[in-house]
Amino acid sequence: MLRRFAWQRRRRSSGRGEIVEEVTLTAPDISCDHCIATIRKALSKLAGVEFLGGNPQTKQVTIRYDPLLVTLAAIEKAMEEEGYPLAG
Ligand SMILES: [Cu+2]
Repeated sequence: MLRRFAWQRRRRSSGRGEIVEEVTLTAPDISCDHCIATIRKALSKLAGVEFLGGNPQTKQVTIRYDPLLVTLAAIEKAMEEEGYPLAG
């Protein structure tokens, strides 16, 4: 189950007419740029996810995803399996 305070979500248009969700995820175990790279690689395996950036200081990554292709729960699971459970 998603812990709602672990992420912030904005709904916006991709510019091609479809709706994409943009979320900022907080994972306390992020400590350096290598962690960000690891998460980027893990999320790149999920269809419909675009990695926008990450910040080790704030322990946050920002992504955009297509809710028709992937769920936030699947994204959270992929991060958890990589060793970066979301804040909760
Ligand atoms: Cu690291």
